[in-house]
Amino acid sequence: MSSGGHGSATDRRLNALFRHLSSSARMDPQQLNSIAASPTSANQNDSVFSHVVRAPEDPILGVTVAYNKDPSPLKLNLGVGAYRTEEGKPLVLNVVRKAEQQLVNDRSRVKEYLPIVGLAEFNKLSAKLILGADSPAIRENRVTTVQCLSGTGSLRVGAEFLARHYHQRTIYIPQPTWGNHPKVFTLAGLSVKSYRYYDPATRGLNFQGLLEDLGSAPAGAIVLLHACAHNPTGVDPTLQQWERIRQLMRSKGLLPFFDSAYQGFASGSLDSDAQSVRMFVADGGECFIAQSYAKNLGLYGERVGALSIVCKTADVAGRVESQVKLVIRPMYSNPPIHGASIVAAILRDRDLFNEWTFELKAMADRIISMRQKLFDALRARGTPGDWSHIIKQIGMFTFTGLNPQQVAFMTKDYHIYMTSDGRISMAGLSSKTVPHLADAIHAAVTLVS
Ligand code: PLA
Repeated sequence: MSSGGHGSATDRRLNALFRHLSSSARMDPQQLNSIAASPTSANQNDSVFSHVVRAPEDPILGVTVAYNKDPSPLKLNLGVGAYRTEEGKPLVLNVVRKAEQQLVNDRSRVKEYLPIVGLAEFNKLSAKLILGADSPAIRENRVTTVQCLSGTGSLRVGAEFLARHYHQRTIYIPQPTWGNHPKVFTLAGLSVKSYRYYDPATRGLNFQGLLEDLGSAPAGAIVLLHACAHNPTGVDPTLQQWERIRQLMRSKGLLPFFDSAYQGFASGSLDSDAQSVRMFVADGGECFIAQSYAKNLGLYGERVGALSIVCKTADVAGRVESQVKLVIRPMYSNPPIHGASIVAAILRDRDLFNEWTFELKAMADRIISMRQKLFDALRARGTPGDWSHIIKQIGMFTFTGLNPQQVAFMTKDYHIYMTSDGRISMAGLSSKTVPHLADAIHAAVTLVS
């Protein structure tokens, strides 16, 4: 705005508008419009935001933005981890449809605010799902569970609590990991370091490097662990390796923070995929768990998840929960009701729960069959390289080993969209699209180095 005192035309117009807004004086609408629309000093260059630079798209969600702009009928989105049917369509589980119908039919349901910690029944059932129905920690009342905005929200709330109340502000995350992890933890106020996890040479776990790095972490440091189906590598520790990790972490007092975004998606079994977490809870120690229902119930956009904090005693758990509420209240006040009600309806009902496990297993099996099909297709083409990691890796993604140039080539020439680290979402593939992907990979590895 002009600094030329009260004299300029702009100032007079703004003053008139201000007087109008701050008094009860009536101004006819035409007069008001002419004041608001008349040229002022606010041309584009003078925006108070003119210094704002355009941010790059998100490395994962930006792939979908680029995909949506591509008019080619051949285009294939293997970027974001979102399940698709054999027809390439998003899937709403039958059991979710049934639960939603129940909710709609129940006229006693209202849209009141939930408590800050969310739906109590959802929280109880979520803890049972990840820790096991017979978990002593639940029986002893030393787990606090709060409903959060899917996996991301659960990670963020847990991290903000730790930044405020835990003596060690450093969190170790695997190298590589889900691209959003470092941002979530840094913005929450933690300092992020990484530990070795993946060995590109073997395309497997760098177990020695992992033990060394966690072994030299400062006592009490927080360690992020993917409960199963590690993203992006698809490489999980064996149960024996988990046990070694547990012993090392407990001996050094490192605090486990589990990210469980794929329970049931790795093996097709909810219980098997929770074994790593249960191992750490069985020893009586403390830990954090962020759960997401995005993938295993296909509730992506409903944003349903939970943060559980396993404590040593019920008294501590109660006090911790009271402080978690102080994190949530000024952030989003309280969570949404619909998705959590769907989950509670399914988890509480034996028939719906059983139906869910079948549908979940079918999704996991379809992904596993895509691994075999892609592997066979590359073998049939004589594509150079050892592609056995495609069938060895676990969960939603294959970490192909393709480099960013090869990925760019596949996008440009074959309209195949994936993250530049060479990760492909196997859940986005179908029998129909495997040959196109195999052709693209074959061309990329033979033509682009
Ligand atoms: N943790 C891990 C390891 C994830 O892979 C994801 C999602 C989340 C948490 C968060 O999921 P939620 O908040 O939706 O529950 N990763 C996806 C999507 C599937 C994404 O990046 O947002 C991915 O494509 O990597």
